[in-house]
Amino acid sequence: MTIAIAVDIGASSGRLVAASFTGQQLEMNELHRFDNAFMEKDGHDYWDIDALFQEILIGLKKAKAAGIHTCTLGIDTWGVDYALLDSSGERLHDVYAYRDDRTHGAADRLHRSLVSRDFVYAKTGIQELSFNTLYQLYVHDRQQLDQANRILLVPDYLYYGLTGKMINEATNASTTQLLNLQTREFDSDLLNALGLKREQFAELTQPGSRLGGLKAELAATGDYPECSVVVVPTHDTASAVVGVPAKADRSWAYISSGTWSLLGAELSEPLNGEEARKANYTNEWGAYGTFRFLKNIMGLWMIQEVRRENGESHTFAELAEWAEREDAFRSLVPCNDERFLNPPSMTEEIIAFCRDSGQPVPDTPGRLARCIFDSLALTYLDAMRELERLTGQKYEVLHIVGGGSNNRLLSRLTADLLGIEVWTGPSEATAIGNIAVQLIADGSLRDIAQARQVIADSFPPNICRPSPVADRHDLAERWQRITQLTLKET
Ligand code: LFR
Repeated sequence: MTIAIAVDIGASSGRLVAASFTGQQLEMNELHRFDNAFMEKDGHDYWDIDALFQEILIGLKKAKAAGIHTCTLGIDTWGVDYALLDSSGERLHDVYAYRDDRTHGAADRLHRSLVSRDFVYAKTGIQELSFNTLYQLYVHDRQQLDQANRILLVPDYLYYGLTGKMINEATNASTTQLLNLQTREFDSDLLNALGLKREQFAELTQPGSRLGGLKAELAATGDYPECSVVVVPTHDTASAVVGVPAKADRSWAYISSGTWSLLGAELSEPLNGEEARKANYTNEWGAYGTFRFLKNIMGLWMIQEVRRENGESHTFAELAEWAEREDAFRSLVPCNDERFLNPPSMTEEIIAFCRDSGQPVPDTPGRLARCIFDSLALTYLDAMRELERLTGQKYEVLHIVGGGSNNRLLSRLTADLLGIEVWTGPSEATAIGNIAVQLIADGSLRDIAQARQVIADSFPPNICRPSPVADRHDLAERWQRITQLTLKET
């Protein structure tokens, strides 16, 4: 039986999961789990990329100890962040975390002086997020950029560490905002604008390709299983979308719910016109030639931060339980405002917004959690309406996958506001999507349609049916007033 191992690293945690496929069902086993967070050093935020690489090796050792001798292996992480390597393959710098504030104002400066917003969107179809690789490279140290022989995104860099081979995987490369939708390659005008050359990147590589085994020095230790390394959709959101247990006979949209909530639909052609640009919808590349037409919504980051600031003295389940007992829609915040991207204190930022906008101040952990969940659900409603308008589709089902799909209150609020069924789970959709692509690559599964069928059979979603919302009109008016106070989106 084939064993497939997914390395799946998000902004707050990482894991190695082993899956076996019986021909009907997927069985998953968590081999190793670890925390992840960016850390401040000399006024900047960085990831500890070397520690993450070591965690992968620890997980692979555990796999071997658990009796896994051969396997396929794929890696996914969050998008946009990168490492510059010199001509001997050594990293030239610590890897910046995308929430670092060095890109503040960079988009405006770049668009004013080099290339306009419309021009970039027409070419790439990628939404403007202050931390896109385009803007990060724009403010990166010039000397290091000139020295860079290769520019790899984080999962590319981890693949390089394991195999010695350098690629730029396509789904994640699309989050750089440097790929051209027409030519399906890095865009030469945008590279010129940044003073970069095509040769500084590696070959754009599609999910499903193979990279061979672990590099000799790792294989020689005998500590790890014999791995056949497969290129999966290395952008975690792209793997998560593969992992959606969607049925082909119902129109569906999704939220990949984790640190971010990525709300969107799977399209076969990009939508990069003026309307989509104004709504800040993106066309990230998906597996098998699809497009992830979606929007970034601030997501569980807000509650993760509130919990962290509270000394992690409450579990997420407790916070959700207390939130459930609070009055609905009492205090609301515009989640996507840039002020919530990386404030010195999330708790203070939420309190300040509520106070300044004349709303009751959420003064307990339960009220803060309630404010966040209510506001997220309302943001989902707006994003869904935009999605329907832009795609000209009505969606019958909204799938919520990822860690946030365990949050029953948020799923129920979302179903009630949208007035459609919300199907929740699997919570490990990202690792499952990563594994599904490995199984398709080795011929165990035929295609993505069969993969989704198997995923639905193996991890049946919970169905959340909508109930009517009280005082809807009044709520809509209050929410509109709150979102109009928004200064700037991320
Ligand atoms: C989710 C995610 C989002 C991306 C953000 C930053 O983990 O990958 O898709 O916009 O993180 O990379």
